[in-house]
Amino acid sequence: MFAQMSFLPEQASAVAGKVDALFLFLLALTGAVALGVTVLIIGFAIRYRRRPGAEPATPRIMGSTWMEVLWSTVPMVIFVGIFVWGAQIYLTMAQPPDDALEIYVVGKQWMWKIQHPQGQREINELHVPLGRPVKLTLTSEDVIHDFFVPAFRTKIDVLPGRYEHVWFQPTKTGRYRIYCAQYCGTNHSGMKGYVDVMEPADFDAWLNNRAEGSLALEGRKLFLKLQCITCHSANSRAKAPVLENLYGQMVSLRGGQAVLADDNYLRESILAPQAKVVLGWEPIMPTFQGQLDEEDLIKLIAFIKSLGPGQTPVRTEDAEPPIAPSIPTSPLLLPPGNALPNSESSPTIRQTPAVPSYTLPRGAVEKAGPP
Ligand SMILES: [Cu+2]
Repeated sequence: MFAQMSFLPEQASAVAGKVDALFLFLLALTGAVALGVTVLIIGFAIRYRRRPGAEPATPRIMGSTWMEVLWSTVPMVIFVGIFVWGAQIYLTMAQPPDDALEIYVVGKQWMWKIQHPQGQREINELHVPLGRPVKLTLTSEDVIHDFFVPAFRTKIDVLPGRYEHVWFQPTKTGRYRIYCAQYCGTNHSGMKGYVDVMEPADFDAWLNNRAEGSLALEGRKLFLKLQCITCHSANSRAKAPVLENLYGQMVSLRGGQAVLADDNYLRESILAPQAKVVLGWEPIMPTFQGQLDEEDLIKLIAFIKSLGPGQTPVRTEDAEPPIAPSIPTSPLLLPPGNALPNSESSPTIRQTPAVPSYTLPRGAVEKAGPP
């Protein structure tokens, strides 16, 4: 009800309802006291006002034990009750469950940098799964910030030189605002972002697609190590189909058939490349049967699944091109002069336009910089 009235932000974490209940209780209690005092002041002012003529005699009252006991014990019980109530909520919020997902947050003028344990990095975005406790470990690179997610009723000062912890358990999918709630300089008001609460399966997919050290990245390393990139490059040297955006598409085969590029197709094409040859290409791929175990295959398939437009690594003479800096701000562009000659390609092989860029797997390049 209150969310609809915008009196309080949406409740999207397990603790939000408890915090709101305490807050509303305090509001009602203090409101009732303030109202009672106001009514009595006005009532007494009218009742005991100075009237023309007869001045009523004022009785001398010397105290009342039962009233004193009453106004001492009743507020004491109420205030101790509030203390116990609040302390319970505080202790809950101060003690992350052991099974909490641990995510690292670094505040910096004027952005939030997020790091997931599997290596995923984000700026001003925090992806978390629905229903799972999430423990944040926070620190600052410069001044004091404050990580505030109103919808979670989660707010913690983020200090340079030390780690702070806060945890929450999202109860609703959606995007919820992150604010910096500690004035931290010129663009303090622009230091904000979103928590994206995803269904657990979506979150797992998100993790796998974006991680360093994820299945997809492990697959990428294999892809380079096994020299797949020699033929499956995205430039004019390509001797095999480009694999970008392949997963889930229909692929036309020699002989007029078509096949859906799913996990099984990719697996078969790695282990038995001659089984289904793509229309327009020569059956020149060697088998990798015996060279890869199932885990390797899963990694390679995860990498191919994650491969979006322009994300094929650029081939170098080394197996592994240099990994971009830990927090890249722009894709590393290959100068046009690096376009490789086309001498090895046979005329029957389909040519693909050169893609003059080298990028990490989808999502590894962070989106935002400082405002
Ligand atoms: Cu700040």
